[in-house]
Amino acid sequence: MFDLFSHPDPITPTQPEVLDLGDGVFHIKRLAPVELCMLHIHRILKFAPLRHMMTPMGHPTQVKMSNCGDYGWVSDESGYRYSQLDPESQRPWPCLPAEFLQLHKYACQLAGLVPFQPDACLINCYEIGTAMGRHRDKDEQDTSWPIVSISLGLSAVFQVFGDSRNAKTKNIQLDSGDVVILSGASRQYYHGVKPVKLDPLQPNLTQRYNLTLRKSQ
Ligand code: MD6
Ligand code: FE
Repeated sequence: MFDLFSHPDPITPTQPEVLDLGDGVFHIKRLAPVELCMLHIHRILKFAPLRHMMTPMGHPTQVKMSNCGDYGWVSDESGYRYSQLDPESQRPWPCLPAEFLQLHKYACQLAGLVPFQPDACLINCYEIGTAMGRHRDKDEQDTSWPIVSISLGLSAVFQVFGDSRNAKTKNIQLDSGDVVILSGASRQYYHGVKPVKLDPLQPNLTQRYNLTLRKSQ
């Protein structure tokens, strides 16, 4: 197979930069090949279209979602869980593309984490003005496995709240192609995304996509 990382990448011209932000938070700038990731996303979304999911509180999610991989994160009136079937179609989710797995492996290596195989990839789509409320990811069977997140399209501010009232909030500007990892202590931290804004320099860009690769089982 063509190895994305053994050649100078024709799509992402600059080198990735690894920032260790403490507590197991890593921000890797410019890691993902954006165009290639977007091609995969558009193909996946033809089979498993984006949808607002209903929360147990009875409100639809602001962000539109879908999944790929053996398991997908779903929400409905009865709660949050991972499911092997897309509830809209009753079909399995599309496969996790090999390039996403390769990107996950490379990100873990750069952060000095033990590589492991994710089995779920949640796809979030933000229109301008939408945000992701403060939450913790705790629906995985073992919540100690890191979560690797890939940002594509419009930029956003990702906020990681500490584990105590006086802990300092980390505000991380995520640009297209950036990767964030929550591992170690921060894996259990509350986090969220501020409302996504239009970029006046790219007025035709109207969405932000975020992929979170997880080991759910
Ligand atoms: C987002 N990300 O960036 C939402 N969760 O759109 C998350 O909720 C997230 O980036 C766990 C670990 C990393 C994340
Ligand atoms: Fe999250």
